[in-house]
Amino acid sequence: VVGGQETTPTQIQWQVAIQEEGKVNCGGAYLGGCWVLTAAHCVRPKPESFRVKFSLWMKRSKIDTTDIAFVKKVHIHYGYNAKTYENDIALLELKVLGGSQQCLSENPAIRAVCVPWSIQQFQPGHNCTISGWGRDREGNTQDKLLWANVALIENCHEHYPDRYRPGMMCAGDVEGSVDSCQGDSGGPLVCQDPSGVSYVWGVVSWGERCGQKGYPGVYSQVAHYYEWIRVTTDKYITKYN
Ligand code: 4AZ
Repeated sequence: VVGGQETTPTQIQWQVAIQEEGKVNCGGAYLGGCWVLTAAHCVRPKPESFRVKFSLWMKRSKIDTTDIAFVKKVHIHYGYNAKTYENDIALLELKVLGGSQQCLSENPAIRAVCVPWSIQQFQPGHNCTISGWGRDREGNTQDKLLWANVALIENCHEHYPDRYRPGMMCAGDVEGSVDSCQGDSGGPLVCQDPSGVSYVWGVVSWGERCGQKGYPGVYSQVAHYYEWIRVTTDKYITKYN
């Protein structure tokens, strides 16, 4: 995160870290049950390559209170295009823990985030929160989870006339001083409605470098994929929204 601040240990309770070969390269968002939302470009169809770390705060902390989940199946959106980053969205279906019907042990530090069902739920100008262990302005990845507020931006296609596609959404600040960056990919952009309910409105996807004026961060617009999420999770999410 460029222009971010350090989080407190349980601030972003739906934030997960996607680990591949022992390294955290991406973030994700916990949707509840056995479901994690991330970017398609963060994963491959090989579930055994990935671990999902819950309630991780400091990557290198000696006291490890994180919960690790295994992946049963990687569901990459059928329209994902690795060249254009169209439909850069994926669901990780976690393995059920032995002897239970759950994929996670009880942990008060973990909370699910809601899935938005309509692209009308939040309007341009709304301030939302991004979080991740990705690069800062100096290009350093972070040990502690960072967060920042960014505004939803109208007319994403005006910033990226050649690369904008339906299902993409822009967020950032006018100065370009706050942005997601490499390593934050797959992580959530979360907006709160007036009653305090948190929705994962975006998934960190791409952008022209980070924190450049006129080049906001580009996110997969989760509401655009509501039907796919609902069907893929076998309607799981509707029970919670
Ligand atoms: C990346 O390389 C990346 N400023 C992610 C987000 C942004 C740029 C690049 C948005 O994964």
